[in-house]
Amino acid sequence: MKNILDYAPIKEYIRNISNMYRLGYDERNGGNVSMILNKDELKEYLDFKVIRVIPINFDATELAGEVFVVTGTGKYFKNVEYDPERNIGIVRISKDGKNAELLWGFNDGGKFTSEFPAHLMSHIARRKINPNNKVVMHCHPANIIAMTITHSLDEKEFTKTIWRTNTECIVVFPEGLGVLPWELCGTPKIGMDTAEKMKDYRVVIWAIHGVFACGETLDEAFGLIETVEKTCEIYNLCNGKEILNTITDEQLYSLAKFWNLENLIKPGWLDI
Ligand code: 2HA
Ligand code: ZN
Repeated sequence: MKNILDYAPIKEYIRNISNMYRLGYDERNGGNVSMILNKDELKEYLDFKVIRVIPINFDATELAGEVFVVTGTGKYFKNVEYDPERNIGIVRISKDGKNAELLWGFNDGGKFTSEFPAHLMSHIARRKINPNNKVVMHCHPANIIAMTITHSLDEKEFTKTIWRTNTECIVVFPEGLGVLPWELCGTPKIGMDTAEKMKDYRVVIWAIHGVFACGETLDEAFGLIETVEKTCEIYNLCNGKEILNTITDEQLYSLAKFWNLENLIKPGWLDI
């Protein structure tokens, strides 16, 4: 049996988590990342013996048999690269969808993030839109949080401010950004509300908390987050100052059209 820590997707997952920590997106135990793994490839690295069964308090039947790598509850992103077997785990969703079967990791008796049900709900919603979706990522980037304090949380208004603040945004997320008002985290409700938004958007902002994003790959989910975060930083640098220049709706449309993305723009979002 090969060492699971030599498996390329796990190496990339850990590298990604360290990068998020160093960017300041995940203070203390903030943030969580889940990724569906390829079971056939995993056979070379795992014997699939169930170490423990952990209830997930949510019906994940639609994901039964799927194997996830996921960050641990209360665990610090900072520590993942130094002790992965303690801070992350690999779990399989049981046949009845009620439990996570621990196959590797959480070796101090720990369990998955409190947001795992929210992740699973988002995976379920997103796979209906894109069967290749593999990753759900949550973190707390400072500029995104700051912008949710000073800007309207109306989805169209929030998205258009972002699109107008940085040229590449409409190309990176032509579908726009989902925005949720402040809600209690770790609850089924925020999970369901996020999953509902994931039917329309790959990025869902949680006001005064952070962001959820999904993607086929870690790069896609992370790339969405870093693009939004950088643009919020630009917005925050300019907020309160006199705005002399912006990108017009005609210019936004020309960008979308240039990249053949104009059909992904929601009707009525651009005044052209
Ligand atoms: O622990 O980020 O939303 C982590 C969180 C909860
Ligand atoms: Zn959080």
